[in-house]
Amino acid sequence: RKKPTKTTKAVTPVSQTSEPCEPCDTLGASLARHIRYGLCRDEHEKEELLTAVAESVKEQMLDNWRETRLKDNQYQQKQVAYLSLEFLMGRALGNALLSLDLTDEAKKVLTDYAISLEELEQVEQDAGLGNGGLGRLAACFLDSCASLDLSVTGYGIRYQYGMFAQKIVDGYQVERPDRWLRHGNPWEVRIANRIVSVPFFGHTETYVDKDGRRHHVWSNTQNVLAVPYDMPIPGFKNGRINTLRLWKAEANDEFDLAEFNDGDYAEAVATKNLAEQITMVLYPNDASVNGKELRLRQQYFLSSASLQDLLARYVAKFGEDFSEFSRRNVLQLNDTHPSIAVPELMRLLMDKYGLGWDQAWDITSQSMAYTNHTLLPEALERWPVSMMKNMLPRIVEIIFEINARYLETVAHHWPGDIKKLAEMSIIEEGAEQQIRMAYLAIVASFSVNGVAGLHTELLKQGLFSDFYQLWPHKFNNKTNGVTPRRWLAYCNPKLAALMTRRLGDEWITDLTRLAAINAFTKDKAFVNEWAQIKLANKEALCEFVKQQCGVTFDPKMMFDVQVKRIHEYKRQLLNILHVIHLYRRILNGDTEGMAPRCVLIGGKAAPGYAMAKQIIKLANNVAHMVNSDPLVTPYLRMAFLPNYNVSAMEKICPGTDLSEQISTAGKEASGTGNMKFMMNGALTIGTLDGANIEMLEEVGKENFFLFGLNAHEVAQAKADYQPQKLIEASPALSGVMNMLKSGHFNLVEPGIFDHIIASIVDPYDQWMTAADFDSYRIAQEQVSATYLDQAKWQQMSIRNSAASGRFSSDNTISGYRDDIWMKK
Ligand code: GPQ
Repeated sequence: RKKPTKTTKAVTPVSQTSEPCEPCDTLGASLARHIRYGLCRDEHEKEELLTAVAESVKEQMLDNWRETRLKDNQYQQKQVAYLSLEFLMGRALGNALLSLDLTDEAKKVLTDYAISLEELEQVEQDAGLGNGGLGRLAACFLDSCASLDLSVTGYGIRYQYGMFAQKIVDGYQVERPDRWLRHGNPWEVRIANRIVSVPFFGHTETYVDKDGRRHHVWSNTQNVLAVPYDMPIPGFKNGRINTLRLWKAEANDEFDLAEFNDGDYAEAVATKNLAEQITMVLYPNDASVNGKELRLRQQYFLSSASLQDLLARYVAKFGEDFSEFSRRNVLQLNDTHPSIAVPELMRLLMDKYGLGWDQAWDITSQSMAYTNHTLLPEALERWPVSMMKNMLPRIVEIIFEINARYLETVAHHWPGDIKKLAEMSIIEEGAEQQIRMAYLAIVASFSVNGVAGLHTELLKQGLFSDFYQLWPHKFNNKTNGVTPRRWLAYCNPKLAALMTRRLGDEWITDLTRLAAINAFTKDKAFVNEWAQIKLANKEALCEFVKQQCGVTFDPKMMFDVQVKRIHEYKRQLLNILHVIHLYRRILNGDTEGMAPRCVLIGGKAAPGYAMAKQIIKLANNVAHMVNSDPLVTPYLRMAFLPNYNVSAMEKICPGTDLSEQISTAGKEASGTGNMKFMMNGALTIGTLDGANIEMLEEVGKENFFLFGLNAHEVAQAKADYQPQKLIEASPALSGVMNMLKSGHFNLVEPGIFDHIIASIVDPYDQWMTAADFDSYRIAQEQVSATYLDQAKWQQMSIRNSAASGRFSSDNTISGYRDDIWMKK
């Protein structure tokens, strides 16, 4: 048997024994030093200057980072671990300067270096360690936690390659690797003394000791080192610096001892790759699973490393008495992706620290909280038992034991109901046994939450209704939010300055204060300035669109925007059909009451999602036809924005007039882009789905363009859905369909849109595009009419921003804190 990998012993921190040091440099002095002594170059690319600036800004955080760490090691407040396979952080520089109140100083310092802060910020690579909403939510949450002075550590994976870069070639999506670490990552700190070792493969044995106690050993494992890289998460002007701890996989020295023994040194070293593959790349699937073994490895790697880290920290303070553990710690599982942490915590407590099952289970089930982010069946994770048995044999034993014990509870609650047992079992029987990760998470968690009111209701009444009957007290709602620091104060400095001038700056940490601008809807100077700011932001967005898409937008026209992952349920197709409808109207000379508009669509398709890729191609082809007809462009222009990401949204949302939130009702768990647009004064056209419902509640239906079936009606309509009839009954939709079918948008590539066309007329079309078309078209006519009445539009815009206070992630996190983390 191999010796267990040696991990680190606690040592007295050098810093605690040494004399306090001199006060740190100012930002300017620090930057000069980094440029001179850190870069070791005489000529600097922008990237290198950025590195030096980031290092200097990081340096400004180090004392507070250390203070925060030392304080939190005292466990004065409950420690929260936010476990997530995704953290979509975007750029860090501008945000850090804002939080540290160093923006003005940085601008001044940079005057010595012949580059503006704005220009330098654009050089930073996005940390794209996430797919979309779920990953960005985790990033907004970290910002709010730090700003609310909560001790929350984000645990994730340091992917070498983040979300792929999207190119558009001949209208098609092409994926390019995201080499975000090419120039290094100045924000991170490698923490070599907190390396842990994560076991894989091998086999299990049990033996009974002389006292009759059963022991489990998982032996002959292949161990992979998990190396933590910490990123600072500054709270907003409050001195707290939390940590995002990202794990990198590295081979341990004994990784392939056999080959060393065979004398094949080079081969043995080459097998390092097998271990290091674990954290090589982010899986680019949004709200869908692909079931690859490597993904399960990532999940276990993250879960095990993070738990070992938490336990080591706990033991350092309290010793191996775990009776305090669940009072001192809570783990928030960001979807089921890290739900394998449940059996892993059981394993560590039992096999490593010698606890019995019951005590380990009490601790585990009082520490875990699970957030669900979707109802879509294709996103519900199930892992084949066979795959898991091979990779994680001990974990499978524990899952089966959890299941056996839990099914007794089910049997007790539904006596004699065999069917219930099968339906609710964590193990799904079938041609291949599978582990239902959501059930595992629910069984082991004291809290299960959805991410918007409707979504949580649908979880309780639908997907998880059996569990809701069994454990109603576990279920709660936490409507999503977004951080007002990045999504208003930072990305829209002009609007932020106006708010601050009129309201003071408390809105930045208490967004409900924005409600006070409702008092200014009749204040001419305010309204005027409001409109001027939007115009300036549209001009900036114009430039961005020109540079990214080569399309000329006109800031006088309405900017109608839909940016998000490409997914059938999000119905980018409905948006495109509407563009075709407008295009036809213009060609027919029917422009009465039509507000000139520029339609922008952006988003990535999962590389294996054929329909989503066709939708991208259609958007590009329609845009091409629209933009190349000079009779059309005074009324309508369209662009598909390549490589939509966090930093693109920072330019897009301040310059948007109309936000498209048009998912099939019941399918979008919450949405968060909707909130960013609202905060920045966009009006929303949307369905009664996800958080749209709560946005409408806040702003009032007179300030929202509502259309379409509601979730209940969608479910009802399913039974007898006849899209062909709907098309025949709608002259507008027939016209659009005929134009599509005529090949007008694919003259040189016949047939490429046949699948899309077929999906619209399919009676089994889950997304019911045809059902909502006319309602959408009519709502868009309302949008047009309103836009033409600019006084009205600006008032509605102000009211939207004013009503967005509830959608600050500070509000959401206060809810997590009060109802979940600090409960009891
Ligand atoms: N979401 Cl399950 C993702 O972005 N990725 C996923 O894999 C899953 C959900 C989204 C969801 O679609 C949005 O409605 C939410 O607003 C978002 O998570 C955050 O909760």
